[in-house]
Amino acid sequence: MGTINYQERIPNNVDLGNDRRLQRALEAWQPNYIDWWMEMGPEGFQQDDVYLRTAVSVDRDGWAHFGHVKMPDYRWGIFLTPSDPDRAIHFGDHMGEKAWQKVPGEYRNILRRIIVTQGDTEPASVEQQRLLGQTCPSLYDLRNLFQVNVEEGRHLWAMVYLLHRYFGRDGREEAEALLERRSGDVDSPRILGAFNEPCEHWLSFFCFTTFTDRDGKYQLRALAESGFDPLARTTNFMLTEEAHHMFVGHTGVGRVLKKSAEMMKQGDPRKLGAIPVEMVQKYINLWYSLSLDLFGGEDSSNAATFFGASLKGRDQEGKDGKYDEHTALGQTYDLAVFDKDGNHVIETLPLRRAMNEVLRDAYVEDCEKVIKSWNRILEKAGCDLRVSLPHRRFHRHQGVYSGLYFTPEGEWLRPEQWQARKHTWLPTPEDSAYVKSLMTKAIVAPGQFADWIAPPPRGINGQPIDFDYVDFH
Ligand code: BYC
Ligand code: FE
Ligand code: FE
Repeated sequence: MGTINYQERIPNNVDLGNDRRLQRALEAWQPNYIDWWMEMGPEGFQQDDVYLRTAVSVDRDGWAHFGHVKMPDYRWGIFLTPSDPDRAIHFGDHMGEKAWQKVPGEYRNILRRIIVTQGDTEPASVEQQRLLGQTCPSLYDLRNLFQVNVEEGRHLWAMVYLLHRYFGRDGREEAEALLERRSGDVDSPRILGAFNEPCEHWLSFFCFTTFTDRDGKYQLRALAESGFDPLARTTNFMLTEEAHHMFVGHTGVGRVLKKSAEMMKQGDPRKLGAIPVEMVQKYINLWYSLSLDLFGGEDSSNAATFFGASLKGRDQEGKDGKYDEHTALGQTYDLAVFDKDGNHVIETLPLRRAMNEVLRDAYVEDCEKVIKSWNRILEKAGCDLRVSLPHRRFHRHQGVYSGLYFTPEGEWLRPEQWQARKHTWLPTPEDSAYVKSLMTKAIVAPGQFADWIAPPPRGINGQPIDFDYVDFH
């Protein structure tokens, strides 16, 4: 089960060869996917050999193989973690029932919607990042960008497999539509807010992979609990790949901060071509708040339905000792709610309706650890400045805080106060222009790094830092 069949046109461990109809349908989708990749994937590097990892097994150890490949030849495939024939549903209204191997008719529409929403983010991120290669700070970083991109492409395959296999004709139509929407397009945008925001430079890319890919981690973890077994198994394996995306972001911002701290000792980091810590903070504020919105509203009937239907659990719902009970009935969640004059009251929500906020809590806690590690870098470099997460009420566009204004500390503001101060908290056009002015060309000599970022302590997969991570043709 662990081994993946690479003999077939679509590598898989789901015995695709024994389901000719499905195989043909996916083989018909495949060229459309490649067309999308050539049009919307990394621009200018499709003929180059990139040192990429490819999944060769779904076992915990040794699941990946590394080697130079051209991105269009990457073996995108369908990989699910092994099935447990005895698996039972462990939360929601269907607790105790056998996990579903088919879509329960009553949940067909909402389940399809969850899968489509998940699937939509994957190609969206590739679209957002498609020009970044042209301004890469090093070959090492270029390779990491492409690794993230091909794996987001594979995550799209993961969702398209579920749509084709379990949702018949409407699934096939949704799979086509996933290749038709475009990030940021006015007529046909991607579904969720953050995935239509421009990601114009590498500081945004590192913040995106830290904060937005980390939303992915928590959404995938919630779906990995699902009573719909194929969804649980496919998201489980996606999480294995996801860890590297967050590593790229986390270490990327960390290396920027390290360089900024070193430069500050010599003078004004701006004069020395580095990014001031205060400017990094603004991008943290931006991408963290955009990513908080991805969890949806604090009070959500959709979230209550998803949990009640046993389709989407809490973070690590099945882990021993994590939750006292798993129906989430007869329990509440307290939420601070503001009116337009800044008065606030505590609203007590039924716990099921607060499931988006419960998942957001787990996410916030994880992000706090990331911030701590960045501050350790600043401290070690002898810099007195620190970075922080803004309050979860800051700069929100979904949920009970949208349409209201708060400081990064969470204090309520009148709209005119916000207007007067927002440029101190969020990147201005001048900030963006400055960051972009540091990144005007690709640095591609092995072992060389742009001035605004420190080299990593080690290379990928045991390779040296000056390894030929990308071979140009
Ligand atoms: N932008 O009840 P509400 C990843 C909509 S990232 C725009 O508050 P719900 C990745 C919502 O759809 C993980 N619209 O929210 C990362 C609803 O619309 P309708 C992606 C939004 O439904 C980096 C309305 O507002 N996976 O993998 O409970 C690189 C009211 O909704 C937004 C998933 O998201 C928004 N931010 O929760 C690559 C998992 N937020 O019904 C990949 C699947 C809400 O009025 N998705 N709305 O038309 C879900 O579970 C849920 O759809 C959400 C929203 C958690 C996103
Ligand atoms: Fe992904
Ligand atoms: Fe990712």
